[in-house]
Formats: sequence, C-alpha cells, structure tokens
Amino acid sequence: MTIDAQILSALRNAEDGSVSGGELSQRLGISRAAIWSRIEEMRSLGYEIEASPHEGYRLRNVPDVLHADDLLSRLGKTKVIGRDIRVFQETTSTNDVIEKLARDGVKEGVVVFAESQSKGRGRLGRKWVSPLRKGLWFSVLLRPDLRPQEAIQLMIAGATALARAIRDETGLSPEIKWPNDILINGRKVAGLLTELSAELDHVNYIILGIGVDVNLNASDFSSELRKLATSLKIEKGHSIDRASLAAAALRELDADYARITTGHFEAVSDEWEELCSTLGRNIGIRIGDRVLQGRAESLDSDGALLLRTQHGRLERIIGGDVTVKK
Ligand code: BT5
Repeated sequence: MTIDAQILSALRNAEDGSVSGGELSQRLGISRAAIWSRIEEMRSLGYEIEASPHEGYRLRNVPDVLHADDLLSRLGKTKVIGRDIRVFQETTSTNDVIEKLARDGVKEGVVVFAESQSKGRGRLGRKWVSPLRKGLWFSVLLRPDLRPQEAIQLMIAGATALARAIRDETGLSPEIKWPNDILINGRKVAGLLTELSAELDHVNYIILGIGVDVNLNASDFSSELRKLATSLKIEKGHSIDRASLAAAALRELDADYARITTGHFEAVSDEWEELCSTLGRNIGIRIGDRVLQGRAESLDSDGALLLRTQHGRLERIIGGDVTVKK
C-alpha cells in the first residue's frame, strides 16, 4: 500500500477516530513532517482531515471523487483483484486502457477506473453513457487459466459479485438478466462487458468491464434510455457513496474470481441462478439475425445458458440479447 493509503487506512480504523502524528510516523516509518505534508496534499484533494495538538489527526469527510489510495485503503488485502488500482479523470474506455496494460505484460488484478468515459462501450459496439463522477466505470485485467469457451464464467462471476455488492451496500434487490445486465425493479442499473484475447485452446487475458449507474439523475439519461435504465440514487432516493461501493465490488469480485480459479465455478453459478430473473422464463434471444424462442433452463458447467427451444431441443447459448416474455 502507498503511504497515503496507509494513512487513510489508519485514520479509518482508529478506535476513537483519531491517530497522533507520532503514532503514524512510527507505524509508517517516516517523519512527522512527511506525514504532515501527505495530509496537506490529501486536504488539497478535498479530504477533510482535522489536526489537533492533543488528539492528532481525524478524518472528518471524504470528497466524492475516486482516488486510488483511498480505494486501496478501503479495500484492504485481496488475493488478486485491486492489488494495483489506477484512476483516470477521463478515458475513451477503461477497457482500452486495460488492453494497453495487458499488451505491456502487466500482471492480472490491475483495475482502472475513469471518472468519465468519452467512448464507453457496450457489446457489439453499442454506446455506454458514462457521465462525470456519477457512476463507477471500471475494468479489470484477468489472466485465468481457462479455455476460451469457459471465459463466460468470468461474466457470470462478475454479475454475481456485483449484484451481491450492490445488495449489501444499498439494501436494494438487484436481479441478473442473462448474460450481462443487472436490473432493479426491471430497469438496467449496471452492465458488464468481457473482452478476450485467446488462442484456440487457452485464454491469454480477459478484460472485465463494469459500468454501474450510481448517482445519475433521470435527466442524465436520454428520454429513450430513461425507460430502460435507472440508478441506485433514483431507486434509493439519495446519493450512494461511490468509493465504498467500488471497494465492495472489488472485494466481492476477488472472492468470486478465487472461487473460479480454484475450480469452484459451480458454487458461483448456484448463487447466480438464485439471483437471475431470466431462468425459468420464456424468452426470445436475438443472436445476430437469428431469434431463438424457448425456456431458459439453467447454466451448463462452462457458464453457457441452456435454452429449451419450442421444438424441445436444448441449445447452448453463449451470447445474445434476451427479451423476457410475459
Ligand atoms: C453492456 O452492454 O451492458 C456493457 C456495459 C459495460 C460498460 C462498462 S463501463 C467500464 C467499461 N468500459 C467500457 O467502455 N465499457 C465497460 P450492452 O448489453 O450491449 O448494453 C448496451 C445498451 O445499454 C445500450 O445500447 C443502451 O441501450 C444501454 N445503456 C447505455 N448506457 C447505459 C447506462 N449508463 N445505464 C444503463 N443502460 C445503458
């Protein structure tokens, strides 16, 4: 952890809320003057850190900005995801940034957040609306030892982990719509996008991109999108702490990634099935020009959807746009 992350973490975990400069200096192995200068720097970013000669430092308020050190300090220790966190004010797409890092050989687990994206994207080149400081727009680099056909497991794990984090942080009841949407009260509040570099028999890397509509107002969506999309703020009636949700999402992702890489995908898929509103329903799936009709039965061991078609055949589906029939 960086010095700033360690200071924030000490302040957050302090028993009576404050820590003296002397104690910080001892714990971190740097001078009191160096601690002071780091605190001044954080204050300039909007962190309200009170300093009193008797009590020491106290964290009063944190700004609504994403800050890598703050996220690291909230996250604590994870196995893989979030060992390295980078925050950009604006990118084209966080998936693009991760792709460059992947090509440069950066280790798996690095996470890139952007406060806004000029070219946020969904599947098949669709646009993903990503207004400044209103959501969580981030991507994770993964290098799992999987075959390409198992890559959808990452989408399943990502959706399960994200739904859990949203539920635990907000008390709302998110549902998963296969394959990559998180819905609340029937409207989309988050989407996942996996992009893959693979050989025939193994995955080189997977980029898991996640967009969560946290504090968007209805006016942040176009009139068309307003009918389909929502935000956590709209659903709760008040703003949600983005940094806290980001840390929760990374923690849950780390846990589910560990389940996959240790051969426990089945546990993830059981949980996914409980959260999924698509299973057991009659659906239509558009795959390119083809539309298949049938009943969504379950996931197979790779993570593909098993669809019982009108003609009684079981089809294995790995992508497409679902319409749920009434
Ligand atoms: C998705 O695609 O749902 C995947 C979205 C992934 C976004 C993240 S943000 C971080 C990372 N960097 C990126 O560039 N992307 C990822 P899809 O299922 O194709 O849904 C796209 C459709 O969702 C659009 O055509 C719109 O109808 C709708 N949409 C666009 N922006 C939205 C938003 N902010 N909230 C809800 N729906 C939205």
